[in-house]
Amino acid sequence: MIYHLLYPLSDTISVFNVFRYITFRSVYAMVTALVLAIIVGPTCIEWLRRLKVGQYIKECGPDHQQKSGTPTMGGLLYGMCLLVSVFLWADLTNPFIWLCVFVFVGFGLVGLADDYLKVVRRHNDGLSARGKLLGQILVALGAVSVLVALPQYSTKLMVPFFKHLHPDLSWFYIPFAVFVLTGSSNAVNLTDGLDGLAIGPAVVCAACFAVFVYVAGHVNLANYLQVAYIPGVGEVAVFCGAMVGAGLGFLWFNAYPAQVFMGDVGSLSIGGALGFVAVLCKQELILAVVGGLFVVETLSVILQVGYFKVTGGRRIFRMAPLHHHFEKCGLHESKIIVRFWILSILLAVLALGTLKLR
Ligand code: 57M
Repeated sequence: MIYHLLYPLSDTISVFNVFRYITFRSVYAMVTALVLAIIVGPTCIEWLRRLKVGQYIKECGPDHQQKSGTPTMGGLLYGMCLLVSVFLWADLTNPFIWLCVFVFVGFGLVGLADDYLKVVRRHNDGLSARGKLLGQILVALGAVSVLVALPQYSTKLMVPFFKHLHPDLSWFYIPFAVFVLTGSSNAVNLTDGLDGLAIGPAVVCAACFAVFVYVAGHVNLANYLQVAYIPGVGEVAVFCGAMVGAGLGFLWFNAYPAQVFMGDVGSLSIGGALGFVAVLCKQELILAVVGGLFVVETLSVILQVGYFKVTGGRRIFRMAPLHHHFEKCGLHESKIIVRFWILSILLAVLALGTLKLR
């Protein structure tokens, strides 16, 4: 709203001209979400505690019993700070912003239903895996179908390093993009198993994609770096800035030892939004690099479950996802978390480097 209220006054108050700049509004979207989360966080956590939405800890896992009762569904705090900041700083006439909000809220509602059944109704397993996946696919299908209908969007698949290799997937782009969104959402969900383990890399990914969408929406930069130019997509950098701020604000309370967990309402919405932003700037394959930790965590589960079934009970890892394997190897939780963050930053730097390698 700030953009719509103050920028029109720039003719009379010239300093308000600054509100036209995406970079300025992205930075202040981050600051707004971060400060809001730090201010509102304690009240939100206390509210969740009063609602008795404490985490149930499965006995079969690593020794997390001391975490039992930690309030979960902290993704509500993240989402509130993100959405308030986006509504304050983004250009609300931009269709890409509304599609990002739709994906974030849609995936968040699927996660909220799962959390509600698991934590509030004490229905241990929450939504069935099939029900959760169906909800994610429906939300993704709705967003991607609208996206490909937009005249300024292309269904070409951009391949990093190969500037002339961009096959047009046409209608096949829809199932491909749905796969990206649901895969990203579930990968973040699986990774969210230690304090700050998912939100740290999610902040790094959001910051990295703020650069990618800004470049994709800037005709001169897009042409110079030979990436797809999508008019208007640069505004999504404001959404990414809010994701960074809300993520850092949530990490303020989710850092080890966590005062709150994000719940599926957080992990599914954050993962879905990251996948959608990657689709918007046509960096779907780069998402696998920037979000490499999420990919590795998911692959560890696929390999573990597959090997377990094929060998009749043998395991590759002591426990999957991978972070539990390191726990079983005796690494302290905080060491695993910080090393994941370091690797996440390295992957983001490598991904940004592909912008110059064409
Ligand atoms: C998401 N949820 C955490 C918290 C968070 C197929 C199988 C791989 C599924 C997987 C699974 O259950 N995944 C669900 C992971 C859970 O965190 C809650 O879930 C939300 C995210 N969706 O926000 O509300 C636990 O993680 C810990 N935690 C923290 N700090 C945080 O900031 O310490 C979470 C956030 C929390 C808390 O203890 O209770 C989770 O781990 O379940 N299953 C698993 O990941 C299990 N692995 C497993 O069974 N491996 C098997 C096979 C199936 C691959 C094997 O290796 O043989 C592990 N998870 C648990 N116990 N809880 C191990 C067993």
